[in-house]
Amino acid sequence: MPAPRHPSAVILITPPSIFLLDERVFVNLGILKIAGALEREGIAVEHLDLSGTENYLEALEGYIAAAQSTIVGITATTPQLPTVVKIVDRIRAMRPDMKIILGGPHVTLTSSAVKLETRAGRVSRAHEAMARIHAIADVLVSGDGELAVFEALRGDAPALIDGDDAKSGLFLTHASYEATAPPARHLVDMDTYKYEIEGHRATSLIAQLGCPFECGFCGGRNSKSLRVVRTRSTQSIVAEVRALHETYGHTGFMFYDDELNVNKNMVGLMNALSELQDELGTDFRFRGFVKAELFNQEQAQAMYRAGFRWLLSGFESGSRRILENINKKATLDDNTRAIEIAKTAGLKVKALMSVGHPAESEQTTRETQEWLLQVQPEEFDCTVITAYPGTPYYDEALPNPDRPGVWTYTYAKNGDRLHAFDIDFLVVADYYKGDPNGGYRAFVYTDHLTSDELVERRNWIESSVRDALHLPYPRARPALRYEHSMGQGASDVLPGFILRRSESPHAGTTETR
Ligand code: B12
Repeated sequence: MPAPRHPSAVILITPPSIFLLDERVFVNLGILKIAGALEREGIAVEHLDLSGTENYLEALEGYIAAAQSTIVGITATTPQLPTVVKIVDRIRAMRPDMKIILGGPHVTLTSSAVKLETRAGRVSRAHEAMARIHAIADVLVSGDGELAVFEALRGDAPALIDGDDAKSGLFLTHASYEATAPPARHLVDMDTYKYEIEGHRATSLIAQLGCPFECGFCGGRNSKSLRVVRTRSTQSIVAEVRALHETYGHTGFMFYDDELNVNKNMVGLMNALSELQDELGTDFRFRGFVKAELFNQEQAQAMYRAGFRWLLSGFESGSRRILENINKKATLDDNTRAIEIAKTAGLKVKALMSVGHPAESEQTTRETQEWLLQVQPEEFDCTVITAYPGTPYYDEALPNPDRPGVWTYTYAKNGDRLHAFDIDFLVVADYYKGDPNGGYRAFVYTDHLTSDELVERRNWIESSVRDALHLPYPRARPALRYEHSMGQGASDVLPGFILRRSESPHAGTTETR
């Protein structure tokens, strides 16, 4: 009998993100898309959801020793890597027979950085960063994973499967994106994820992939899967909202599209969401991101009618020079105007701000604070920039001739500079927003502010604006704990908030689009 092409079962792992204020707010849609794709092909999935689990290694040990499948897929953003290393080490020590596949944003972004270096005829730090992740996994998957995962499962899979390459046949088009299975949310304990929009129990979804803009700090500007917009039909998006409401009872929905108003048919989508609520006889509340310079009154009114009460936008800075240096495209006036349009339509705004851009100074951070006080958003956050592989700040930086271990990005149009320490992402969890009590750390500095000063300026913006606008400080939720009494290490008795398995391999296809 010929050997089956694919295994009958796969283990998928969502690692913790220990640095976050609260890890169980939104489910990880990426790994659940992979689970949905596998289930649709009849492959059973066991999903180990370690997010927010304090003693995740104990839970992992209890499970992995007796696991039946020998194939493990793990997802990772850059700051999750130190935890992923611990997970992989534990699996390797206990089960050397297991094949480990690593996918997600860090692989995608590092792989895109390698391509740029190669094109520039260099073999440098992106190649080194890539070699480090090759060393921890048997197969790496870059970019869209829904088709690529099947290549990774093959016994003869190469060390890198490139779903970010438009010519590979693994990169999703509009049509193939529409045809993919929805996230297999039945493989997480949805009740342990807590989020509310205006008192409505809420969850997240993604309606379109990709952002075409080129902000210097943002990951994926050189990666097809994060850059090229792929849309699906209004009907498919509305069907996902309906299924979430009917299956889990949610009436609140957070759209995690990079910016909703890049879609030319956004007003049509808003109208369809209004019609769905008329049909169901219920009121929904939504929240999502918009790009300021594209935002207009028609969009704002349609969003309000559909049930949006909150918008988020990455305004980043109150300094005209910094907005230019980010290559933000939106001007300060565009940003101010977007807030005015939103407020007139009855929409509240969460302003997403950041410090640590090329030429950031005490003066530019003061301009950011003053702008916030002037436009008075209903909520905001302020982060310190991270220079991850796959961001222009990383990809276009050159070694600093005066300081070994430091890389310098220069904004070509005016020579303004940003310096970043080169760090081993497998060891250091570098993030830009975490538990404020854990303290912010900066691995960047400018010609005017040291890393410590950038953190101080961030803290000053946060506290002075919160105090002046009477905005509450964010609070953490305690982590979950896996107790041994929940299961003496046997794989079938891990608690449901950690382990969920496919009921039947086709279970994922019922939540149709
Ligand atoms: C939603 C979101 C969040 C949510 C996450 C909720 C959650 N539980 O996951 C919140 C707000 C909490 C968040 C936090 C952070 N985020 Co965020 N986030 C996003 C956002 C907007 C959408 C993610 C998403 O759902 N995408 C859709 C799914 C389908 O795509 P995906 O997850 O990439 O998965 C696909 C592939 O990567 C691949 N894949 C993924 N996993 C695996 C595993 C295997 C085995 C295989 C084969 C394939 C595979 O297949 C999937 C399907 O195609 C993205 C930007 C974007 N548009 O993608 C940023 C993004 C992922 N975030 C980013 C960052 C920087 C962060 C933070 C570090 C910010 C911070 N606080 O400092 C944290 C890290 C949190 C963490 N978990 O580690 C960066 C990632 C940078 C990086 N180098 O890792 C992104 C890309 C934004 C950007 N352009 O800079 N984020």
